[in-house]
Amino acid sequence: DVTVCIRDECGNETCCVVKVTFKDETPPVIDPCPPDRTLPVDENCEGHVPDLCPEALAAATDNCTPQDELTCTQDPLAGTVVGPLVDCQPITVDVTVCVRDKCDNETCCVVHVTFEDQTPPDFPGDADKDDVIDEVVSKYVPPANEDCCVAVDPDDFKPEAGDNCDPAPAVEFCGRSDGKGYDEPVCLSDSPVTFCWKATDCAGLEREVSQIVEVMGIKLIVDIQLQPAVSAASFTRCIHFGLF
Ligand SMILES: [Ca+2]
Ligand SMILES: [Ca+2]
Ligand SMILES: [Ca+2]
Repeated sequence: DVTVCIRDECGNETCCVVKVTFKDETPPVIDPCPPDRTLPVDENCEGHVPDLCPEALAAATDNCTPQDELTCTQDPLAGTVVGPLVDCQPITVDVTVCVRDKCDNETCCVVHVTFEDQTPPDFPGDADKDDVIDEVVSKYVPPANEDCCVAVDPDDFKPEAGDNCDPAPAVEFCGRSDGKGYDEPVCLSDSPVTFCWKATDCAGLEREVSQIVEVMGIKLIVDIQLQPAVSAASFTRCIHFGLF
């Protein structure tokens, strides 16, 4: 309280009391505002809004309230699910972060958070993730031709790909270890032949796997029983085989 008095030349005085209130009307400063950022979506192609308050509070100061007593809110809240993305198109969310002092003065700033697909496709047939399809494609040669080569239709064993955002990533042939074309015969002399397959998701992310294709010669299993049993020590027998 401030007492103000006015006195005339004869010493007569009148006073009054002025109530002066000091109040903090200065909001906190956030410098710098947490930077804009790009974050990956998860295995369901959804983004999760990050908690930006720790960063905002670390960068905030106030004329009256100590830094550790400032409070922070953000909208949308941390953990809010964004998406899923449509056709791998990124989504940008404007997150408003506000820091408040103890006198309810508030400063806000906006952080642009972009969610995008950063996960390449995978191949379920490669369960151990060594980029080789686990199951070997084995082809016999029926009948054995001159070169022991067997016709293949790679469409029969083209592996399927999966992805977090693209329900059907494109799978394309990307070469053979024997240098031959997509559906040329596979020969015993080159076996096993490695086929390369490349999957591409709607974000343009790629993954390659190898697939092993084997040509196996015809197995001939012969079971011989000599009647009556003879001892190998005392006789020599010659047995001729013929294919008809
Ligand atoms: Ca203040
Ligand atoms: Ca993806
Ligand atoms: Ca594998």
